[in-house]
Amino acid sequence: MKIAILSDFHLGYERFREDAFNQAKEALEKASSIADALLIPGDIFDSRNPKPDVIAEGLRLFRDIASKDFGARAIEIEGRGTKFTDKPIIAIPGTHERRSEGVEDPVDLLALAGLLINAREARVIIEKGNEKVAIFGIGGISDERFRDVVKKIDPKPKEGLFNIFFFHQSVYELLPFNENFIKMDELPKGFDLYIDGHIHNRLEYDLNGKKLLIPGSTVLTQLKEKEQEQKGFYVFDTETKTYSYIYINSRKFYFIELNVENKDIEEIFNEIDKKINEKDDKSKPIFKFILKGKSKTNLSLSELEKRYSNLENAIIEIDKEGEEVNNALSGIREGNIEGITIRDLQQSIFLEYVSKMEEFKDFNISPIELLDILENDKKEEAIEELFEKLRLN
Ligand SMILES: [Mn+2]
Repeated sequence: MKIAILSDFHLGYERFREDAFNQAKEALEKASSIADALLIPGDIFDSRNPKPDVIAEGLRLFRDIASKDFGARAIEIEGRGTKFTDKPIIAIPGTHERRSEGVEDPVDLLALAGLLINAREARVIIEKGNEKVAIFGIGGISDERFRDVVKKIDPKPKEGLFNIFFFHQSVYELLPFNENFIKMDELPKGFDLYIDGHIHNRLEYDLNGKKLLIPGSTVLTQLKEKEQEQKGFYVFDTETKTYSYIYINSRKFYFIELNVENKDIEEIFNEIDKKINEKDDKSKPIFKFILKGKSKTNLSLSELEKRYSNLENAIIEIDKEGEEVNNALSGIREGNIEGITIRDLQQSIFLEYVSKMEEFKDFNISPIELLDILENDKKEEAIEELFEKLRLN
């Protein structure tokens, strides 16, 4: 069976909204013409509360895809998922889509419309001829909690089938700066293939002879050096255990470091112009320039960016090297810092604060549980739930 693995479409991502839609569409169309089944490990949408026009984009995309003929069909689901179709289009919500327990997230909407299967905490069996594949999913949650959820759900492979585990988290070995990230050896054992979303550049990792594949996002969001590679998706063949990466026509991205030591503003303009014109690309690539060294004239980034804000053949972003505040700010603008989403950061700060609170010591509830409850968009519901919980405990 051929299984396409595509991830992190970020529909509704404001900065490159058309790219998000068009590139997801191309990936989905190509994948459905090649593969027997589709696997989407999270962040179909950029937000957990997308506006109706963004939800419409999702519905439109998946209505087209779900109307195609697939080699495989989904025959069974066990666990906490939503299945109203037998089309083998299987997704989990990512960290961008996550809402509190029991509240529908945007992936649920697509699942309720019968356009895909939400395998949030579930195992889905798909079948093609005599072959069956079991796919176990856990949706994206805070990294602090993922470890516990894995332990609690304890995903197990199903004997005799090809077993896939898919999730949406940071993994410590790939991003070794936060101990909360799950370690490779804490992932459930015994699966034939591991799939992760969340990380926006493509990655492959050997896990005791099995593969962990991360297809990367289909749209540029973070503008990091590693994101220069053309976007695409994996196709894994469960019979031959081989896989390939299929590229899509994603917007090109160039990450360029410029030495501006002792240069005046005109020289810098000339160098930037030269780099842009070297490419002379009608498809309007994105350039991110990192200026290194101390220039002769004092450079204002906003002035520089203004000069390049309306080019016809390029989208320009300029940063100075070592300007941490600046980088942090552009990180915040992109919804992440060093690959950690703002949401995860908020959570870490909240958890640290709450666990130090004197009053909290009398509560019989873990900080993460408290956070989950408070995340409910409806204030009254959250307070009611909290009282209920405290009473029961
Ligand atoms: Mn993402």
